[in-house]
Order: sequence, then C-alpha cells, then structure tokens
Amino acid sequence: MLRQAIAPIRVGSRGAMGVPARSVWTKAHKEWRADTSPTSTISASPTNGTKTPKYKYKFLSEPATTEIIGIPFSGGQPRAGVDLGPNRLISAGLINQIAGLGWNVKYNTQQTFLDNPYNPVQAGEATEGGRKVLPDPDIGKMKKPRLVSAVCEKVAEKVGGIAEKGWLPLTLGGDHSLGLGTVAGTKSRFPDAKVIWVDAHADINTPLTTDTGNLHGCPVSFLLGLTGCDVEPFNKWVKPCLKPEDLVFIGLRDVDPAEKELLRENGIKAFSMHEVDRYGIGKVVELALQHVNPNGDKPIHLSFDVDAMDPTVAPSTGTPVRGGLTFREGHYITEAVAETGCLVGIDIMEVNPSLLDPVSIDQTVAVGCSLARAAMGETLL
Ligand SMILES: [Mn+2]
Repeated sequence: MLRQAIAPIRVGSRGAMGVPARSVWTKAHKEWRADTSPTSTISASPTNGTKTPKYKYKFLSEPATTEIIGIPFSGGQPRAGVDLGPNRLISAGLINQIAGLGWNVKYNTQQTFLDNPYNPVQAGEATEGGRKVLPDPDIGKMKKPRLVSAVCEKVAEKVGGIAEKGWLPLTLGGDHSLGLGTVAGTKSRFPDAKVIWVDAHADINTPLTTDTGNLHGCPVSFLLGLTGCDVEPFNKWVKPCLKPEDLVFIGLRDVDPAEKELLRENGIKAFSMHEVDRYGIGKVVELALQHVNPNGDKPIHLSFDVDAMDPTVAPSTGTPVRGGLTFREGHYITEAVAETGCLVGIDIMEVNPSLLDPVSIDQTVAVGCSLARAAMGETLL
C-alpha cells in the first residue's frame, strides 16, 4: 500500500488505518518508492474508554506512551519481502489496537533507517537517480556487513532515544539482525536490562562460526562480545553490553552445532521446545523469569521472532521450522512478560508478507499484531 498523503487517524476508529508507507519496495523489489508527505508523525491517544494500560510499567513514564519503530530491512538475510513487514503490521491496524489498550502511541512514517551509502536503493531516491552507492563486499563470511552495521547503529540510537523519554520502543522488523540495534539501544538506557529472546533459532553464530554469513543469525553474539565479533565495521560502535546471565532463550529447535557449543560454554539459559513439552509453557516462562529477573526489579527487553511460532500458526516467515510454539504458547509468553510490568523494549521480527498465499500472510500479520498487543497488556479476560 502506498499513498502520497497521510490520512488523519480518527481516534477510536478501527477503520481508519490505511496508514501510508514512507518506503516500500515495489513488487519486483527493484524500485524504491517514498512517501513525500511532510507530515510524518502519527499519534493516537488511548481509546475505548481505557485510559491506562492494564499493568503498571515500572520503568516507563506516565502517561504510558509507546513509539512504534518500523524498519523495512531485509539485509540480514537473503529473502526479499521481510522489509514489507512493518508497513503491513501498521496497515493491519496496530496503532489503534495499541491505543485501545490504554497507550499513547507515536509512529513516524518516515523510515529513514536505510538511508546509508551501502544500501543499493535509498529512501527518497529512485534507482535511476545517479546516487553514489558504496560497495559492500563480504568481510570474512559476513554478508552485507556495512549495511547491517549502519542500519543497526541507527536503530540503536533511535531505540535508546525513545527509552530516554520514558517511552516504550516497539520495533517492527525487518529481519532479526535488527535485534543487535534494538537491544544495544535498550542497554544504552538500561544497562541492567535483561533479554528474553523468543525464537526457533539462537541467532548466536559469530562471524567465525556462521555457515551462511547471514547476519540475522548473529546478533546475539555481537551483543555478548563473543570471540570473532570484534570486527569492522561493527566494532566501531557495538559495545558488548550483554552478559550471558542477562539472557534467556525460549522456543529453540534449530540450533547449529557451533551455536550449541557457544550456549554451553557461556552457560546461557535456553528453553528449547523440548523443555516447553516437558514442563509446559507456564513453568518455562516462570523459570525463564526466575533466571533473569528473580526479584522482578530489572528491566526486560523482549525480542520475539515470529518463527518461534509453529509454521501452522505463523507461516509467512523466512526460516520456518516445524515443531514450534502453539498460538497460545506464544501469546502466553508475551502476556506473562507484560504482567511483570518490567518491559522496556519489544521487538516483533521476521514477519514476511511476501511469502506464501494471502491467507497465510494475513494470518502471520495478525499473529504479529496480537503478540504485540499481548506484550502491551491485552488479556483474555
Ligand atoms: Mn531470530
């Protein structure tokens, strides 16, 4: 969907969500289109008579405010289309849905995260624009290292800035390499923040261990500062900010041998689907929270890759793996983390609206929205 002007959002209306996109690849993924509208920030106030979110968020200012960050980025992996995720989630009505939970919501349609010289096509410029593009050859095994690094650096600044205001950054990907930026941003404001990484994959390969070189499989290793991560261009801005004990995984089921070794040798707590089967999701989340936040007094960043869900639940994602979380198990995680009141950052990553049929796409987008809502206080009763 692409419009030149931004329709005003009528508060309380769920039908007014034809939100435009600043930056959209065309179907052929060859041309960049930009929304030239000067108005770039959309705001929505709490609706439905709900003036505050269900839970008190301990580390946020009042009134509860979230800024949604849409990052149309696919450079951390090879499949086009995941860059369409954020606009699709917004178009599905996410802004008003969250306002309906008692939040003040901000969303800037001017998604400029990709404006850097390593991006083959930049926002606001047509491909034929004669713009100078710098080459981004592999460094070691890493693919598109300069592009991923430049985008994540901007994302970290943005997320950190929102956190500084006492607001909750809700980041919509885009591929999960962006998790490097979001967690770094959260950590810049909350150095003692803990991370719950919900994913089919551990995303903890290093530039040395990665088989594919796709950086969406590596963000966690950079955050931890593992061996091999002190490389250009990342070392110009990434500071290892995460200790192994600050991190817990839920939902793993496709972990490379080298990643298993890294999890073991660093003593990182991980609840795979085996543990979900054994203990049930309620116990797993309880144990996960006990591990990172035993006293309930630490900020929590939740990074949710929709491929943690079973492919029957969230099929339109780049690296689906069978045997995943059921619809309820996924939502239970987000609900239970919301309940702690400790959330300071949320990522919803890897929704790819170009994969599979329209029904699968709508289903995956709807799951992305409902996971975000559950993390922001939506409850069944
Ligand atoms: Mn991931």
